[in-house]
Amino acid sequence: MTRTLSREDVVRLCERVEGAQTRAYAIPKLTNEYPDMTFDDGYAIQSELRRRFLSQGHKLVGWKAGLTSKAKMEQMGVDEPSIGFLTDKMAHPENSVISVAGLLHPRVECEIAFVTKAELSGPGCTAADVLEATDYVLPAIEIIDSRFTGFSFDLESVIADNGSSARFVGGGRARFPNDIDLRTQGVVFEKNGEIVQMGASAAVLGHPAKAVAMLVNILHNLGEVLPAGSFVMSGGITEAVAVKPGDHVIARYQDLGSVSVRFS
Ligand code: OOG
Ligand code: MG
Repeated sequence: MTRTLSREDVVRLCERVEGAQTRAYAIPKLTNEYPDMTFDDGYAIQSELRRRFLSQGHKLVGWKAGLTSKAKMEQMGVDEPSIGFLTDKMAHPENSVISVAGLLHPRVECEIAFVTKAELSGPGCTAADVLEATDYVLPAIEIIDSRFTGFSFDLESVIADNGSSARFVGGGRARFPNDIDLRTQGVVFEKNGEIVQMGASAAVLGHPAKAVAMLVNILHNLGEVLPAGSFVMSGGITEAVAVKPGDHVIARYQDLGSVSVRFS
């Protein structure tokens, strides 16, 4: 573990990120001021943010893996995945209308989500462990929103910003993981009736369960386990797509039905 920030710096930067998240204004990436910041520093800020939200009454419902596909890594200019936490306040029903008013520059991703039925813990968690502990999988749309100016960041900063987490929508048709080929799950992503992205789930680290295993191993480094009943998103399969008020998006999956959302 490599930490460079003092406790005071962590709290100060957490407050900066929290302000930007809750009041929707852009801030420069944190490494401009703290160029020596490490991933561990980023997770210390993220953990402080989680602690604050939970103390304000938000409920932790799960976690997300991010930057797990090449398309996402290339789009954002980073070369490693990361994780973030998900709360009840970020969850929206399928087919709902999501206001972009509280968001800076929202982008939408199509992902495969896992719901667990047994606790998972690291180190050494594998994709097989994840599949064993999975109750069911379902398709999800994640609405990310970096709080950094111009949606431009590095991994240290985006980890502190909770992996750009903003909103998410689960839906479609839930399936048992053994009933479908989770590796070759095709997805077609449409915005306003036009196909804007398409891909297959193998884009996510070769198999989306690997992204969940990676997430569990990072959680171990944070001193956490993944409890049974967690909702976990495995990461965008394709590039993220920018949305504005009036847009309608739908992600159609080969064996998992479709999930849609509208923006106002
Ligand atoms: C970081 C979050 C990435 C994903 O699914 O890859 C993410 C970002 O691109 O802002 O959620
Ligand atoms: Mg995502």
